[in-house]
Order: sequence, then C-alpha cells, then structure tokens
Amino acid sequence: MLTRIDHIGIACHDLDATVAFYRDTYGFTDAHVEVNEEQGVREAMLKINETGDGAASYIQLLEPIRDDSPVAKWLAKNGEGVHHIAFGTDGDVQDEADGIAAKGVRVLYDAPRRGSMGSRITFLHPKDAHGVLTELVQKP
Ligand code: CMX
Ligand code: CO
Repeated sequence: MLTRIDHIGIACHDLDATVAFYRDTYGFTDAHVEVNEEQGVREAMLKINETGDGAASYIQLLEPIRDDSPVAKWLAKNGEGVHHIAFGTDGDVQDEADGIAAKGVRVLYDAPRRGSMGSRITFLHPKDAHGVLTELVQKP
C-alpha cells in the first residue's frame, strides 16, 4: 500500500543556496546531504515533521552533477521547480510497482534502485500519470 507522501523532489541549480533558503525561510534545519552518482544528483533531504518513526516527510532538493542526468535535462527545459512526487510504501516497493504496472502505467526500472538514505526506489512515467513524474519509496 502507498501510505504517505515520502517527499517532494525539487530541481535547483545551486543546492547550498537552496538549502539555505529552506532553512532561513521556513526553519527546516535537519538536512541530510548525499551524492547519488547513478541518479546524477547531489541532493539534500530536509525533514519536515518530527514523528521520529522513520516515516517522516521530506523536501528533496536536487542539483544535477552531470549534463545528461534527468534533473539537468529537466532544468534546462523548465527551470527550477517541482520535479517529482514520491509516495512511501509500507511493503516491498517492487510489489507496489508490479501492481501499478498491471494497470497500464510504465515503471521506469526493471528492479528498484538505491535512493536517499538507503531507501529502495523506482519511478512511474509522467506521461502515464497525468504529467507527474512519480517515485515509489521503500524505507530501509
Ligand atoms: N515531470 C513531468 N513530465 C516530465 C518530467 C517530469 N519530471 N520529465 C520529463 N517529462 C516529460 C517531458 O516534458 C516530455 O514531455 P513532452 O514530450 O510532452 O515534451 C517527456 O516527459 C519526455 O521528456 P524528456 O525531457 O525527453 O526526458 P526523457 O524522456 O529523456 O526522461 C524520464 C524522462 C521521466 C524518463 C526521466 O526523467 C527519468 O528517468 N526520471 C527518473 C529518474 C529521475 O528523475 N531521477 C532524479 C531524481 C532522483 C531521486 O528522486 O532520488
Ligand atoms: Co525523489
């Protein structure tokens, strides 16, 4: 089952400046920064709530590290802004993806890949989801 909004992904040109904006404007100080080579991004996960149950919601800020990465391509076309939404699963992310694929939505990966903080992730094609790039996330 999809049980929550895990995060909203936002494409930006300058990760440090955008993290500072979210800190100074909204007070989101809990930022986890990592590089995901496979996805071609340096990213920050800003924790929004403090439930402490491992199922928090996040803002994911994404700065491309390669010109051929999905986020670089998207930024060149659209400029900064909301890039994708991500739903959290309570079970196996591949099982969720298989169930959604059976309804005619293209799943972008054959098998889940590594996401932030050790999560397992996959994506649904935006053209099959009313224009929204949609990620599924299973916490480690
Ligand atoms: N949201 C909505 N629509 C999008 C989109 C997005 N983020 N990215 C692309 N599209 C649309 C484009 O506007 C385009 O539509 P038109 O044909 O009507 O112009 C169409 O999809 C094809 O877009 P494209 O620019 O030619 O891009 P590609 O087909 O090469 O790639 C996609 C699109 C979704 C397959 C690719 O972005 C992808 O594989 N995304 C998944 C991985 C990813 O985004 N990683 C970064 C985040 C990592 C993380 O969250 O951890
Ligand atoms: Co994401």
